[in-house]
Amino acid sequence: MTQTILIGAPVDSGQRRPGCLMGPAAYRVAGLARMIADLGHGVTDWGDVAPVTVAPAHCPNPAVDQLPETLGWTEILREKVEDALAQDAMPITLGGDHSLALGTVAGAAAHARRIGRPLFLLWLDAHSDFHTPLTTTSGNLHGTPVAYIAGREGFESFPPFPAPIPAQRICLYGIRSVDPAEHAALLRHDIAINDMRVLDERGIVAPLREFLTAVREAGGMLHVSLDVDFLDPSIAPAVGTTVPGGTTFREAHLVMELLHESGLVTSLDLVELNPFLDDRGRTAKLMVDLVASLMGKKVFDRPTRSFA
Ligand code: B3U
Ligand code: MN
Ligand code: MN
Repeated sequence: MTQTILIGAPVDSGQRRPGCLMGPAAYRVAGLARMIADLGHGVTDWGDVAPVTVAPAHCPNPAVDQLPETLGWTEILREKVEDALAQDAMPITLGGDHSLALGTVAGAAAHARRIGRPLFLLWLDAHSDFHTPLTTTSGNLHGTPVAYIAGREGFESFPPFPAPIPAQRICLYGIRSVDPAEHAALLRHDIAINDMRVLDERGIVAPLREFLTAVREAGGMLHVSLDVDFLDPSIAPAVGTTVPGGTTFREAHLVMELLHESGLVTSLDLVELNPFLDDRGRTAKLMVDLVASLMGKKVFDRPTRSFA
């Protein structure tokens, strides 16, 4: 039994297509809290948080969009996630676009540093989100969190990341859209890049098990950041940046089941759901079903099959 805390994060400042701010409401309508409770876990909903107001900020790249808003979200979400972890609960942040991970992972990193455990990051996404505010050409800050978390330069307008996660503890999973500047930077970092080429050849189980084994052996905490576009757009249309060739329904559930069996997940983001683009709530419902698998819902409850 896990104590979970839901943190509503109606963040819309990391990209320019309005709608992600309705994400937390859609998860609630789709029954996220009830599902978690029905699986026997504790669940407390902290409601939606609001961004703090920050001093005017400057970035030398004129393309960068809504920097002060994103800085305000970063600050409050870092605080909320750190508070939830300090209560021995698992924060589940309901987004909101992916820029919210600038704050949520900072909160997890601050907590991990305080208790002296290494933090690992699993990034389930079509994109690598490895731009810095200086390299992004779209100016959309939802394309930057992994670079911030990994301690790249170029985030001078942001608070220093509490304890940057070493590249060897970061796993990108499901990616199939990488911009040239991100590509060049990723070549200089030792981040595990499980793009669709790798997953097609090796299957989705082996690379994930390898990563989970590394987390377990290090006694690590594990933050999982799930972008709706990790899924194929045919099953998850409610996202602004669809990229064909994503994970299938069955692959995505298997990933979640393996994460559950590992017992390692300590915090979770659900990001990029844009309910305005949904088809009768099917993407929101699918995301809730995936969280159910992550929280222990099984088709058939065998006597424990141990994670190896
Ligand atoms: N890499 C592109 C596209 C993108 C990143 N993340 C999303 N889209 N969702 C960019 O704008 O940085
Ligand atoms: Mn993303
Ligand atoms: Mn994405």
